[in-house]
Amino acid sequence: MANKIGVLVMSYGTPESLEDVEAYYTHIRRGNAPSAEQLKELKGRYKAIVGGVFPLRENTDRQVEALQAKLNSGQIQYVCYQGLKHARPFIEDGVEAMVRDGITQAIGIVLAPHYSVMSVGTYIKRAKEKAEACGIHMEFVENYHMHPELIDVLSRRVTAKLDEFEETGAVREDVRVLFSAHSLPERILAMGDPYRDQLLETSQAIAAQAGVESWQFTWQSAGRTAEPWLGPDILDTLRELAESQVKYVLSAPIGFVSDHLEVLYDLDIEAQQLASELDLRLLRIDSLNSDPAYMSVLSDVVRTKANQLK
Ligand code: FEC
Repeated sequence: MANKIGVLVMSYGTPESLEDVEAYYTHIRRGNAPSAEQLKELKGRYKAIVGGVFPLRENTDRQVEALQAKLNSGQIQYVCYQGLKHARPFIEDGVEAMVRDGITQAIGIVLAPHYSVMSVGTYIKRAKEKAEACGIHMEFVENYHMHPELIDVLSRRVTAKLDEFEETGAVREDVRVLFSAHSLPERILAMGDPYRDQLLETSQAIAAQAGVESWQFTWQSAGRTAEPWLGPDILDTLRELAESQVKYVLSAPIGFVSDHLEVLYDLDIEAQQLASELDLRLLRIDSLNSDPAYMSVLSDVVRTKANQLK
């Protein structure tokens, strides 16, 4: 193993400004520009979120910085590089930066714990192609959805919010815990993709550790395309829960690790608004962001992968 290992830390990416949203959206749509109406709608969602217009950029910066510090508490020198899927620095830019620094061996990891060929798989494909073209030997962490420290920190997040429900008069057992993740086109199931099963495994493990019996899994943030996406969507699930007399709901978006649009808008604004119309009390677990426990999970899986480098 080389004594300096590059780590390509990959994340979704977010625009840098409202003017940048069109180029970002076009990139997500594989080069097809959105209509004026679609663009206005997406800009509207960014304008509505709290905590800054594009919090994902700062959150990713902090995560990469914290991971770098955590990794370098050992003997091997690790150098972290950012590689974003839909914004600068792109995945390919991150690999080029490694080349400039003389890196010959590297690990690639995505800031998303569950594997789908349509999510993590596409990050890995791009990084692998670029690394091969540049002569870098890169190995990849494909998932870490059952890492004990991840299950532990998420269980603690769930327990903390159940305590909050209790403090305000709810009976703990009456709270329905709703685990969720980004939906994907339904066709992934026919492809034998592990995404859904991995998400259910994580949900089950957290529920068991937190002693939660009343839970279910639901999807969120489905794309605006014509083909069917995995459901039920969280908004429909909330309507069903209200109909079956559930009053308290705890949202646990376990497929995401940062505060960003899909959490701050889709859950904190859109789902919250519906919950209040349905007279449901909805709380959400705090995102991991750069929590030291999450950094510990990432550094552990990166080090384990690095040990496999020759
Ligand atoms: O805060 C931000 O600026 C970025 C928030 C953001 C995250 C995110 C994560 C995932 N996505 C995944 C799949 C898809 C597929 C399509 C798609 C479309 C969008 C659009 C926006 C967007 N996504 Fe995203 N996603 C985020 C934002 N996503 C904006 C475009 C408008 C819309 O549909 O809402 C459909 C692409 C297509 O048209 O073909 C598929 C998956 C994740 C979670 C894993 C990961 O982080 O990579 C899967 C954060």
